[in-house]
Amino acid sequence: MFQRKEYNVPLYVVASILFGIKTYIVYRFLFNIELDNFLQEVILFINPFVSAFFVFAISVWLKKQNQMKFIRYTTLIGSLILYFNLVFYRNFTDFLTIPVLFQGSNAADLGTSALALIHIPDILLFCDLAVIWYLSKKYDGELSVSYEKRKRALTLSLAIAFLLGNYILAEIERPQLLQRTFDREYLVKNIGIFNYHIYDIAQQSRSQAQRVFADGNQLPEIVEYVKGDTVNQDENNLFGVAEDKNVIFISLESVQSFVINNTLHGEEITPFLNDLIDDSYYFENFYHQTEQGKTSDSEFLVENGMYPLPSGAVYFTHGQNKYNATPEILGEEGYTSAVFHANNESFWNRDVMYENIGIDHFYDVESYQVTDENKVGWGLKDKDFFEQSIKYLQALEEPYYTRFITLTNHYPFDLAEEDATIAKFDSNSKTLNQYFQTVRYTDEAVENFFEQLKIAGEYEDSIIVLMGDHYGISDFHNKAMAQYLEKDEITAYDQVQLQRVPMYIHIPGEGGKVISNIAGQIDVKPTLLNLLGIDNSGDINFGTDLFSADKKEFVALRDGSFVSDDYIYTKDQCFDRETGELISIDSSGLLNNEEDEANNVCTPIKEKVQTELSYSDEIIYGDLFRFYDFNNPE
Ligand code: GP9
Ligand code: MN
Repeated sequence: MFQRKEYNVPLYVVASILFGIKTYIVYRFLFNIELDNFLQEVILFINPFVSAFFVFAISVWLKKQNQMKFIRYTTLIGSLILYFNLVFYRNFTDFLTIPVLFQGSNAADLGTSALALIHIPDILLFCDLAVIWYLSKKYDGELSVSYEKRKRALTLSLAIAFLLGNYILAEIERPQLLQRTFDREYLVKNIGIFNYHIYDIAQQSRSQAQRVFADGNQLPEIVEYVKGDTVNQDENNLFGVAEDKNVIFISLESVQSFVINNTLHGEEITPFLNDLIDDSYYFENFYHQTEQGKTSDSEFLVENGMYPLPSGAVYFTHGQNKYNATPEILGEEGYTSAVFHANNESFWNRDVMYENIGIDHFYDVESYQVTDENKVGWGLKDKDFFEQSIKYLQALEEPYYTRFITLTNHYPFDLAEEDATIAKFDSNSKTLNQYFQTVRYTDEAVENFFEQLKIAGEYEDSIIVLMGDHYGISDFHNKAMAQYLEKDEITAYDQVQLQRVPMYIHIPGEGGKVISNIAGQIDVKPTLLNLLGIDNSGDINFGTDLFSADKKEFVALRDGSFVSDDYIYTKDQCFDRETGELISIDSSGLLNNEEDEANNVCTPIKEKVQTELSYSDEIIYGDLFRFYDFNNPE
């Protein structure tokens, strides 16, 4: 016994190794983290051990009898954090953030899709926990340590030195990693998921503080920027064409542009939406600009002409801010506003946000008859949803401003056999294979809805806008996507192009046109207000009218990628928009010298994009509209 003890490796070291191995396996094989070079491989490998050692080494400062308990519970908490991230990642290809965590109610609503994200072999991910738990109980006397003060300090210094080493490597790989706004994958890749969470908590606390300390002083600069951008209404010949008309806005869940006018097994995927192009304004280069708030982010963009936040859903984090949203503006013009969506009213904090931005009626799941026969996946099937909505629409006082949010084409894209009218795709991605069927279903549901609107007499006096809310197929399925699109691979350029979503403005009796200008969800608000003939020159938004000749030179995606007439910039790479050819790589994330800067045609636009995104964020973080009077703009 005495002999054995001398050779014992302390549990905090064992735990660091076991937990480190587990974390590495998750990073390397279960998350889909892109590794471009050897240094990234190295960082990804050492980080799990460094972080685990740092935390477990704290135990040497505890009394002997508390060390085992500390290690046990730390492993448990660490394992759960890692696992929750994994489940979340499987759905969103993203990592948890603090605001998303506080949307816990959403997780409960995930229903079937949550179950689809939990796999039985996941249980193996808790093996280290079982071993550590067992050792800590069984050998607690032998595996704990009683270091003298110097050795404790040494252990701590070692842990800090490792951490610093990791950070320096990360800094070499990604200069100014923490100062600049990178996407979450970069952070996790370089500093690990646990340090990333600490970083996220710090960020969130900062944004809370921002509101408290904000005053109106930042506003004049932003107002000036926005005004510089406003398009002269006289240049727009569609101003007022839909005056006093109703608005029926259909948010097409997860519909991406790549299915439009495309085929599968020789069949059109979306026959109705394809035909609808002929008598609508159809924007073929229209991008979604959403982030973690998904549908709610797209709603936010449409209602406010501002960007959603880089992390979390602005509907949640800043649902109580002051806004000057479309329903409020239209409310003052005598419009009644309503949203139809057969989900819980609290999902995405909609109940709070809708009330705040002046939406008069919210027909949520309570307004619908949902039975075992008419539901699938997330709830009521789209066809039943539209059918049951008509009576409420007819009862609304005119003119109305309404939004219908579809749901069937939502991950995991489940559909009953009898509702499928196109065969599945055949690839390694069940998700993509099924996607075509649910997209087709939504296409048919919208077709039926148009019929019902006509029968109900709601069609003639309305304009109908259809828009995809965000992507449905994440980059996790790129291999299958490449197979479908008959490409060798999906490049970073393709990835941006896949963020296009369909956008239609259908004005009965007005004809239509395919418009190729680059555009985004941010542009919907000024476009709609102009069509309705409402003066919005006093508004603060970052969009420009889709029909204006004088458009902004870029469409900013929320991660700082952008599309301009000539270029597409993403992940530090600048591409030719037409050809997809790579023009320049800024691999350090920074430009090295002036010459590079001159050569990099994307840089000046990238800077404008950053400025615009941060102006939008500043307004939201500081709740700056508190200090602005929209009725008497400066
Ligand atoms: C939930 C629905 C779908 O109510 O809007 O949400 P999503 O996951 O697409 O944001
Ligand atoms: Mn959605």
